[in-house]
Amino acid sequence: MTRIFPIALTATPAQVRCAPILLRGDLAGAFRTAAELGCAGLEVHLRYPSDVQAGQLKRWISDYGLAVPTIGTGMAATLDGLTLAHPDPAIRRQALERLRAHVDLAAEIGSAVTIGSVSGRLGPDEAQRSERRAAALDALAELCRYAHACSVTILLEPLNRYECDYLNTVADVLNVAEEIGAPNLKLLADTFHMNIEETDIAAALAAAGPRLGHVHLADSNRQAPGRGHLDFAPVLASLARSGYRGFLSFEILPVPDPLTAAQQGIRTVQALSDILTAAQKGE
Ligand code: LER
Ligand code: MN
Repeated sequence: MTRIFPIALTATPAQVRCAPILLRGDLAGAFRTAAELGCAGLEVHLRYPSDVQAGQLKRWISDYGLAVPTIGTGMAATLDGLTLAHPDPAIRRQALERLRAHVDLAAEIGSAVTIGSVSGRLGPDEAQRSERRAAALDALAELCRYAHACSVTILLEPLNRYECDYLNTVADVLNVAEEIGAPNLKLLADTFHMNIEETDIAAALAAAGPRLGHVHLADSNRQAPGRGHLDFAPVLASLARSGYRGFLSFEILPVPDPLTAAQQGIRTVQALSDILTAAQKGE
């Protein structure tokens, strides 16, 4: 298999219904599936960091020779209403506490921590938006400082306008990274959201440059790459050109079923990687 980019599947021990997470419920089985499909990693989404024991995760990581590139934290927002932009300082504090605990787990297993849905929303009241943005960025900066002391990377993800109202594009996240100035704050680019928000996905990825820390690959319908109408050729070419060699992680719906979806995504990435490799060799 050509390996320009390592591939990861996504999994959660929770029985979630609508989330774009490929493998649900059986985390041991998810590690086995990812290894059997030749992946290099398994991105694990957790509601509470205590949903899985660090020691158990470390055993799976070692037994299956897989990395956990990042811990997904969105369930803190979608199931528990905890966000960094919440108007109630007590809820923001709870969100921060939950995320610190994710950082502790990440430090043990050599993972990063994703900030996606937990960014939250600023709301429609123009008078309050700048105050709430400042509070959210303060909380994020505090989390970055905590994570930096633990050698953990924080991955900030722009989401589409229906899920977030202040971090929608790569440029939005690069601005926040500049404002906060944390060396361990990186960008997580998700092609599903980018397809809605960016003028040019390949150009936006190029603009992220060395700030790009992780990539979620999903097609226009949030199914496996190749099952929608997104053109992944320029996306992967842009990543290859800018020297990105991090994970491509399938944060996708298990449609028509988890295994078929994973195989479809891998086939699509594989075919495009082969073309890129041939082009690099001047074939
Ligand atoms: C999180 O990575 C994400 O992309 C959100 O849309 C979760 O649904
Ligand atoms: Mn995502």
